[in-house]
Amino acid sequence: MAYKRILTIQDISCVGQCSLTVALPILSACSLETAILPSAVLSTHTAGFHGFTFTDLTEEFPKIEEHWMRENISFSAVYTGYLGSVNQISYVKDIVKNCMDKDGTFIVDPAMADFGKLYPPFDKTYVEAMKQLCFDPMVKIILPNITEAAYLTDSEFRKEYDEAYIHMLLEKLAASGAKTIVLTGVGYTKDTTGVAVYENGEYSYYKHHHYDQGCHGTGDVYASAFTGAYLNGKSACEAAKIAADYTLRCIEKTHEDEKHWYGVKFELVLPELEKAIFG
Ligand code: PXL
Repeated sequence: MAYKRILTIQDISCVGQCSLTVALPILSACSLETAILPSAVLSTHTAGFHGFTFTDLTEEFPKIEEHWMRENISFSAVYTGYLGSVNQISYVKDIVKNCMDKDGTFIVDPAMADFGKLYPPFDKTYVEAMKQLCFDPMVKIILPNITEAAYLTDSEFRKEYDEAYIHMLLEKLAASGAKTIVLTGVGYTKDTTGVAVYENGEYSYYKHHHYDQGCHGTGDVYASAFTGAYLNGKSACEAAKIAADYTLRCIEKTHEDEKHWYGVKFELVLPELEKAIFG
């Protein structure tokens, strides 16, 4: 496999095992040179800590892009997660246009919502901007959870659903312009969850065990592991399965410690992810 340089754009939550503090080590473990563009700096993530600080770095984006262009810096792939502002979304498109190789892979995790609700700082305007990003022709893969898919398609969010609901979400996303869709957190029975992959009109589903007690940050672990596996030549379906198995192992490790509520102990099972990708 050729050595690849990926750019990942998401926030730095200094404490909390999410976004860049998860993506960087996971992508490095997947043998990818990883460049970062922090969208914002927060003292912690926003889900459960109180009084966190938030410094938006949107104004840095055009300056950083200009410097990279002057230095002829380019990337084989770009993977975005939690972004800091609406304006940042249009800068992201510019950066991909100017700094990603023409045959590069652009992966978007529209990290903005879960459990039927938007994360605290986001609103309808942000959702509209995220639609513009997800449905941009430059994007190869999107990785929404069900809440995000509902927001992206103006559909009702359902806690209880059947296959017809999931197919409706996937088809609406595809009709809006999404190419490959990896829909996470799809479970049809109480004890199972899984991931639905929709590509070229074909639907596949990987089912695995569901733990009642979820962990914060699993979406970022999943998207990073998926990206690492995919950029190492796995198909979307294979990468979806590898990332699901790895995320499940991270959750199991985290559950061993009842006090660890704010993130997942993804570090402890990184060798298992490497083995799944490289053998
Ligand atoms: O894991 C998604 C995420 C990333 N970054 C920040 C967050 C969250 C989810 O709450 O608050 C700052």
